[in-house]
Formats: sequence, structure tokens, C-alpha cells
Amino acid sequence: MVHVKINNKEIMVPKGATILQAARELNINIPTLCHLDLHNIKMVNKGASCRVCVVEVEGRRNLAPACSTPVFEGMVIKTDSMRAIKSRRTMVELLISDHPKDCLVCLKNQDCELQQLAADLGVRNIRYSGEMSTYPVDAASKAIYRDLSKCVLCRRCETMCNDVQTVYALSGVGRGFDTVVGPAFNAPMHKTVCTFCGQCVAVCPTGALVEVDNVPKVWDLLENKKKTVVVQVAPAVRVALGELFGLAPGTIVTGKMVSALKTLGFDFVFDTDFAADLTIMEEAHELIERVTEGTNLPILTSCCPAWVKFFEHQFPDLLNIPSTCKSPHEMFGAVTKTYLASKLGLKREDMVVVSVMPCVAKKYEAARPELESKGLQDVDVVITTRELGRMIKEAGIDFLSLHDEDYDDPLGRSTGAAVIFGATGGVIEAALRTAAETITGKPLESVEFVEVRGMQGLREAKVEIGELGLNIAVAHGLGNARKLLESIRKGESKYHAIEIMACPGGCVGGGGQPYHHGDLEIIKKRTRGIYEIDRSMEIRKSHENPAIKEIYENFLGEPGSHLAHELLHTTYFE
Ligand code: HC1
Ligand code: SF4
Repeated sequence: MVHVKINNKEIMVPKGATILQAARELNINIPTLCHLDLHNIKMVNKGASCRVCVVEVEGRRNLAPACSTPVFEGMVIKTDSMRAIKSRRTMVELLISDHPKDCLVCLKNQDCELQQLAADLGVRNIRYSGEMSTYPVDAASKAIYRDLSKCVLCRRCETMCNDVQTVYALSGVGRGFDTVVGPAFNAPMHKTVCTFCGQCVAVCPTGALVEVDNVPKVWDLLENKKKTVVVQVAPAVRVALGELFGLAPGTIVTGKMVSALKTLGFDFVFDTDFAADLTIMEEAHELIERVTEGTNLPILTSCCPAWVKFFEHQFPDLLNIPSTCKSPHEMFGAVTKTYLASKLGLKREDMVVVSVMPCVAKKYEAARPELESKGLQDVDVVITTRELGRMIKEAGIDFLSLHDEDYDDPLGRSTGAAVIFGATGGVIEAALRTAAETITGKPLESVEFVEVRGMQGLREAKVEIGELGLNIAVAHGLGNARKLLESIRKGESKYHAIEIMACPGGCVGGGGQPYHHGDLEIIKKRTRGIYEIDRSMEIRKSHENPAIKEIYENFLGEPGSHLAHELLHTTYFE
């Protein structure tokens, strides 16, 4: 431990700690921009490139960047001297001098860390002008919009993509004033190995990386009287949407959210959770079949589209092991435009499915050509939690004063097993609830498989079902997934089933959720909200959902039937 003094306050901190870490121990705020420490998911961006966190160190001529300067015994630091403040202001002015300054119409307006810094530091004019970096925007992908003129070269996206996700889609390209952070040869993102997980979007401090904005498309659809517009909402949205209206992370706003969607004018408001129950019926059937036959193991969950794109690019030799199930929201689209259309006597060509997702990759997934049923794309438009929040605000809806409303029937009925899809470990737990009762024919004593829960990046559990011992693994974050896939490739894996989600925490930490601004506690709070909903549900197993029983009885037949395969399963590409 070393003894340091910051702004006349004394503290002992571990040797090797930075000035920033020491200051935070004392609740002294040093502004930062490029710095981001998400050490619990192994993302620490320490480029020290922005120089916004400079402080005075007694005995040193130059100001020191607090994020990268280690403390030493007896160090005396001043973080709030006028010299340090002026220097920070200058750094921010210089960044803004080469920035488009279109904050009023930027998608990141009021969520931008550069904007916040300018306000906090009292930047009132920009004294510098000169050559501006101008780049064409990359608007070619369905999921991510990239505007390099707003990039501050903090490299957080690169650290996230390389260190956490191990996708290596982003790196520094060019030199000096022409440096950009992007794919090799500045290729458009849709032509790269990018998975569209959106975690780079989640950590970008400015509007350089944002989701493709589908809000105008949805407004147009809602205006179109010829269309029946059906909306479905993913499990993780209901514990995060409230944050956009000032509620605490994890607050359950299902009823208000449904009410808002009805007020916005959607013809039917349904729940992706219904389709998560459907997924469990198909996936548990597949799991039991493969374990019984001992083929194509371990089975890998396939509901996360970023994960699917990752294994297609990185592990094309293992395409026989992922479950062939479409993701729940795609299954939902498929049954909406077949089963529901005929049940309600609606013209399937006039039906439009909008998905509200915590995820950016779902936008890309919805456009995959094979995800169609009988000639119609399963899902037409995807918006994120953030986009739904914007629509509610644009419509002038007072979200907090809304009364709770219920989802419509029959695709609004779901179970506790479905909602836990939103948290890492939830899909496999839901599958175990159904697989266990199907295998043993007996009701479970406890439906909670707590051994597969948690925030550890890689987890494993042995689950006893009757005579059968199932080895289960769970990974969230693509770097953790890579480790499991590499062991499978080497023939060293002992697992029967593996759940993988691309985003840290699972969908609750999705790239389309309200920005966490570096506070991963937010993701834990959303997770707690998810399990709270599960506990409050009357039915907690997918196979007990009456709407699921009905769709098999009246339409699909059995799990794994020919029709189920045609509508609910998919293929992968090398
Ligand atoms: Fe997810 Fe899924 S859980 S992928 O994380 O399987 O996005 O929430 O909707 O489709 O159900 C996301 C969440 C979501 C699907 C389900
Ligand atoms: Fe990397 Fe994910 Fe961003 Fe693509 S979306 S560049 S994979 S972090």
C-alpha cells in the first residue's frame, strides 16, 4: 500500500493503483472521456488518448493523465487547480473543433459523454478552427450506423470488440490526422466479421456508433391503415425501459410498456415471451433427442443473432451442433403470419411484425433471407429499447402516469421460464425445466436451477435428471464463447448443452438497452428484475403455458413435427 494526498485528503491505496482509482476511492470526481474500466468483463480501455483527466502532481512540471499515472508513496495531487481545469477545457474544445456540432439532431443527444463534458467543464466557445475530418458515413448495414466525423479516437469500441468479444473487427487505420478506428481497409461493417452485437455502440461515448434508427419506419407503418401492425416485446426490455423515464434500473414496467404500445397505435401487443416458451418446446425436444442418440453434442443455444454470426464466421466446421431453432422473436413472426393470420382471418401479406428488442443484432437477423415463412419475412422491423423510449417521448406520452395494461391474447401469454431468457443462463434453465419433466414424467420439486445463474463469464454445472447427468455450460460475452468453442473443436469438451449470449449479462446488457455509461451494476439490477418477474408468475414452465398447448394441439402437432421444422427451425451458412 502507498500513502497519497489528493486535494488535501489522505488515503492509502494499493501499489500500482492509478491516480484516478485513488481519487475515486475518495469520491473525488476527475472527468474522463477515453477511459473506461469494466474490469469485471475484462474491458479496461487505457489508451490515455484524450488527456481530459489531467491533474497536477507536486514536483512535476507537466500535468499528468490520472487514468494512466500510477501513484507513488507520498504523492501529492491536486485535481481541481485552475491549470488542470483550463487544460481539460482546452482538450474538449480541441475535440469539439473537429466535431460536427449537430448535437440537436444527433441520435446521441443527451446521452453523449462529450456533450456532457462540455457542459460540465463550462465550455462556452470554441477558440480553434481549421481543417475538419470529413468521412462518408457507413449506413450500409441493417444494424449499426457509423459516422466517423463524430469519432473522438477513444478506442473504447476497439477494446470492447477485441478484448471482450474477440471479434477483431475494429482497429486503428491510417496515421496522424487521418487516423480512424474501423474495420481493416475501412470496409463497410456489413462486409466484415462484425457480429452486430452492438457492444461497441454500448461503450461509444459519442454519436460515432449508433443503432440504425428504425423509428421513422414504424411511424409510417402505424399510419398505414391497410396494414395490421403487430408488436412483440423481448423479455429484457421490461426491466430497462423505465430507465429512460427516470426509474431505477430493474424496475418492472411491463404493464406501462404495454399501455404505451397500445397508445402508440399498434393493432396487437404481444409478448416475445410466448415465443420463448415455444422455443423451449422445440429446443428441449432437440436436446433430449440428441442426448438420447449421443449425436451432435454439445447442443448450443441459437437465440442470440450476434452469437450465430460469430460461430458462422469463426467456427464454420462446427455448424452441426447449434440448435436449429430460430430465435424466439423470429418464431413469433413465423406463427403470427401463419397461425394467427388464419385464426383471426387476416390477410397475411397485410400483416407487419415489429419487434422491440434490447439488441442491435436483431435488426440484422430480421433481414436474413432464410428467416421467412411461406414467402414472407418473419419479422419486418426491429427497434431497440432506446428507440421505443424515443417513440414514447415523441408521442408525448406521460409514461410514468400510464395505468398497467395486459398483453393481447393468445400470443401474449407466457411463463416464468420465458422471461428468464433475458438474463444469462436463463435459456438453459428454461430448457432444463421442460426437459427434466419430459424425461422423468414427474413434476420438479424446485423449478429454479440456481447453479446455472450468475454473472461469471463462463460457468458450468452438472444437473441430475433422473438417471441422467447433464453437463451444462453457460457463457456470456463472445470471448468466453470462443474458449468453449475452441475446446469443442479440440475434442476436449465434456458438455451436453451450452447456452451462449453475445452480450455481457445476456440480453439485459444488450447493445440496444439504455446506455449504462460504464456502470455494470445496472445490468445486475435488471437481472434481479427478470428473476423477480419469474418468481411472480403463476406458471413457470414453458410446457404448461395454455397458449403453447393450444398452438401444438390446433396447428403445429408435436414439437419437432414437419410443420414445426418448416416454420420454427433454420439453417446456418459457412
Ligand atoms: Fe433476447 Fe430472445 S432472450 S435473444 O436475449 O431468445 O434480444 O430479451 O428477445 O428472440 O425471448 C434479445 C431478450 C429476446 C429472442 C427471447
Ligand atoms: Fe465488434 Fe460487436 Fe461492434 Fe461488431 S458490433 S464491431 S462485433 S463490438
